[in-house]
Amino acid sequence: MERTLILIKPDGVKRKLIGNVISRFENKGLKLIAMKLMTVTEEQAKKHYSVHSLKPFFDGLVSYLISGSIVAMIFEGDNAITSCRNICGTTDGSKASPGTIRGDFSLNIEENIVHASDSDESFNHEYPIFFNNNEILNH
Ligand code: 3AN
Repeated sequence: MERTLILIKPDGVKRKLIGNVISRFENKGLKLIAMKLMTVTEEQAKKHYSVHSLKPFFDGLVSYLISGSIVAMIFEGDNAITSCRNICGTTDGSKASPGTIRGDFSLNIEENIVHASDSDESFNHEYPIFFNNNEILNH
């Protein structure tokens, strides 16, 4: 059983898309095992995006993630990482397919509503930034 970290980023929260986004993962059959409405510190955001630290868009990425509240979640299910990334759609909302979260709600690459882990390795790097192990439910 695979796990993945999903973030509803500040634009998703501001646009009141929390329920809509969660429904899509639940409808697919994924199980929500941790969830938090929170703000992110600069340190947490830099750690989360550390793989992009040398990219020209790194500073913008960090300031965007700390610009408002987010929802952090862990979903569990068969092939959860691939399933969730398919539900999110490709990175650039203007190119993402209709029916995906980004395809339906985003028109650009910076503000694209959601983050989803892209590998097991990424999940293991990302989830401890947002959750303690005792906040992940075995239900
Ligand atoms: P994804 O979120 O689809 O896994 P990544 O990991 O390539 O995409 O990029 C992480 C985040 O960085 C994206 N969600 C997006 O917000 C931002 N990003 C990626 N590429 C660019 C770019 N060329 N210009 C601005 N922001 C970008």
